[in-house]
Amino acid sequence: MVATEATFEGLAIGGKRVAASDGRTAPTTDPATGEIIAQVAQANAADVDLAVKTAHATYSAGRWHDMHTRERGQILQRIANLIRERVGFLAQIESRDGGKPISAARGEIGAVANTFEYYAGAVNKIHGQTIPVNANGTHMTFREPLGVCALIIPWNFPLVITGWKVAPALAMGNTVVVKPASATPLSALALADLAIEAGLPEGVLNVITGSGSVAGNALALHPLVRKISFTGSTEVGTGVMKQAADGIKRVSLELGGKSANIVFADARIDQCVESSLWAVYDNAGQDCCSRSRILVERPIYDEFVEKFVNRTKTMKVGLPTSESTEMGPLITASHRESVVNYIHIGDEEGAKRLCGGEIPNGDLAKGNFLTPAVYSNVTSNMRIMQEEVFGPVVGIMPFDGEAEAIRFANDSPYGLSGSLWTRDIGRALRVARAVETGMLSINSSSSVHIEAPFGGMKQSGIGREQGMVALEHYSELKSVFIAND
Ligand code: TAP
Repeated sequence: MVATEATFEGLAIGGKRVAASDGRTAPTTDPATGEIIAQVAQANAADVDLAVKTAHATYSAGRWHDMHTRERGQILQRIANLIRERVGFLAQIESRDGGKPISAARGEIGAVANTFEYYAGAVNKIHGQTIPVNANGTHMTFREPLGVCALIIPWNFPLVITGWKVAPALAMGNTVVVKPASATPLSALALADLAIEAGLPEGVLNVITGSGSVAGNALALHPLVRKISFTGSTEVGTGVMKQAADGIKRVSLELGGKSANIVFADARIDQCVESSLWAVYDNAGQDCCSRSRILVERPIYDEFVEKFVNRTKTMKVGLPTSESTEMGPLITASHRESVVNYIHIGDEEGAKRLCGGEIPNGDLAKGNFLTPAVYSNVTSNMRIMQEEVFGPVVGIMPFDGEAEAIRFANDSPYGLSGSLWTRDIGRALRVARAVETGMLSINSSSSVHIEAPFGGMKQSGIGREQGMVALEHYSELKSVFIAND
């Protein structure tokens, strides 16, 4: 089954599809073929105003946050169930719109269902405390919803990140307006339909499609928005934080990364090479958690580089529809241009390109494909080791000893994710504590679990998604004292 154009008409406001008030639409295309998949409504400031006012009226009417917690949880669970039932359909949307290998897209949709299921169970497990105070009475706290939350989504993991924001926001009783990225607007619209089918009251989950500079900007500035949760580039996130200052909106930011993968000489090298490869090439390197700086202890540096390059050369770059494809295209032609520009920068900076960085021909010529590139002879100050390339480009650098590994790892404006590989448990913990990063995996390439906090230090962001802590970011703590007499 392939998504049809009709499925994606209009903005999803108040449980209905409405055209943009000026009738504007824009195409969304398949990054693997350049074909237009659908025409998508382009919201302007008036449409954003309608969406926010609808979400606000729904919130004020209390139809969602006053609902009994069990019922609210059941609706979120039904959303999870419907996502699981429609995994094939949703994976096709995500694969076509985002260029993801179909097998990876199916995995992502499964993760979205798990997210809704987790927060379905969390609805009645967040509560306040009673606090002994030096007074004649009882002091207690309540977790209250915020109101309308603006959720701004990037294109790299569209429905996964939509789920990370929508599910905890709804679990806490908020209403939301979602702004998906222009490159990947389709799955958020599909989610809005499915939520209505699951019994979510109309007006709780609204989706506005359109450009960041118009729709995103109007949403971030809207006075009825109480909280902005933004995932995207550090550059746009900085602007969103400034916009949030007006009206003291709550703000969570999940931004860029340039994470380090530290490999000590006692690591299990074959397991580490395979895992490190996916840690950088997953989603064609368009992953904020991508471990695109590999630091390898000198005694095993040459062996690691050789094995990593050999495996990179066998990566199957291909059409997302093929079950055997390991890497699909980059999201747009202009994004590929930006990644290719970094390849030129790496070459000019004197790094040694050991493989990749080429645009394939034949079947793939119509898409935004690029073969994965590995550099040696890199230094920490090179642009390809400092800036987020957001593509399949990795630099491998030697280090001598623990202190130098930590120094190199922390030589970055970002602090989102990372890995370290060692069999020495003491060293693992020392280095894990010393690396300035929000997340770290030891002897693994993944630190993302729906039950655990996700987010960054330094310029990688503010706040945490996932886990029970995300609920705190979608609520206020109210403090109430009641006198005994
Ligand atoms: P951005 O260009 O920053 O776009 C992110 C979202 O913001 C899109 O929906 C975009 O809309 C919107 N936007 C753009 N300008 C805006 C404005 N002035 N006001 C409000 N919204 C605006 O990022 P991207 O290129 O989609 O995504 C790649 C970046 O996201 C990378 O830097 C990556 O590291 C980061 N990222 C971080 C994480 C975490 S969890 N830290 C996860 C995924 C991605 P349009 O698409 O319409 O422009």
